[in-house]
Amino acid sequence: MKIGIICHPTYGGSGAIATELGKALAAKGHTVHFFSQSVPFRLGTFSKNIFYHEVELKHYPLFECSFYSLALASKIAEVAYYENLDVVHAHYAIPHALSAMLARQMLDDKCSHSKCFKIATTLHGTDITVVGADRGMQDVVRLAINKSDGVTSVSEYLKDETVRMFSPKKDITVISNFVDTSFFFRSPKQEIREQLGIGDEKVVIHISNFRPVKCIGDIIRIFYAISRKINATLLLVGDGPERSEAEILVRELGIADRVRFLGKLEVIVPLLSIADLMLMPSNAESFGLAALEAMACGVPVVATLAGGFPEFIVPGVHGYLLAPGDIEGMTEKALLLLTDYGHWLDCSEASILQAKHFETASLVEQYEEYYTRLLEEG
Ligand code: GMT
Repeated sequence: MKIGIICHPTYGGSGAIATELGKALAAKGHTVHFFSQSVPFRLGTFSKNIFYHEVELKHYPLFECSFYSLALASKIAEVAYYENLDVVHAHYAIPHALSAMLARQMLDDKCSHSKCFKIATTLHGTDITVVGADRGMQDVVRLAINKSDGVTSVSEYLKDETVRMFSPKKDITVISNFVDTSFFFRSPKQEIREQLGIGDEKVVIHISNFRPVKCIGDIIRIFYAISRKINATLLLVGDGPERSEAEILVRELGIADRVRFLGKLEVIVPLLSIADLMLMPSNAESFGLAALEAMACGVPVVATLAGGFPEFIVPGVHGYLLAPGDIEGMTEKALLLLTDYGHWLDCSEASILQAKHFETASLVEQYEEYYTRLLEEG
């Protein structure tokens, strides 16, 4: 198939999944064309069957802002026409699905209907739970959902939320997030500990884009409570709007020497490999890809009983799930895992096995079948 993939290039789960999907499809012989504002953060080097089309923003003196959605639509139309794309897969409802829709309308006069591409849209989370929850944006999100030929969501939770909020006209198919366990596996290296100045203390990790939904303040308070009981280091990977507040809190609590802000790192397996615990106290999370990737590397997770976490984290088996905001509860479970090595080992091994149920190969197959179904629908 010839597949177009539209994604956000920024540090975040939807861009990661879109890019990993595109790379896996290309490895299976499909031709994949990525559309984004800049090179998606996990794309890395280019390979056979992968093409990247940068959407360039044009600045005209009359307009105060640039029209990304229109520039994207024009780019999709151009590539779809010359490359005969079969499917355009929008990751994140708006503006991506709408730009794909517009591109198809642009092509209406140019090519026969049978030559026009199908639009598959994958809902990732904040497109529904944050943007979609904004009443001023609801109609445009509904349009993006209803005008796509097919819609998938990354968890049952997100499907239910979408149905509750938008009563979509078509069925939503759940195709969950995935992880490549031949790449994400535990391989601890002493030199990584040394480079980070970590001795034999426990390592707690969090990876995200530091948005309010991630509750970075809760992570720091949980870690503060942990560090009063045991010797530990907190690795914070990523960056975003909550970073400054987080740094201030760390200094106020007097734990700056135990917390490392590592910024937006692309190579995370070496860090996950030395981690003993992943903290994800988000107050909403449609899936939580970073938690699944941690589990693949044998890192148990303490997260919230919210969103998609219960779909892959079984409390007491792969970590623990507590109510959002329950700092005391999360601290207690974190300490349990960090101090009881036998229990930690059981959870670590079970997490590795659990991640294998979300193996890239089988989920990518589900996407291929999904595209085929859309194309067969005519
Ligand atoms: O919030 C993020 O971390 C980024 C966001 C995105 O837009 O990329 O992630 C969403 O999509 C991921 C991939 O499907 C999911 O694993 C995340 O749970 C989801 N984030 C939220 O729902 C807050």
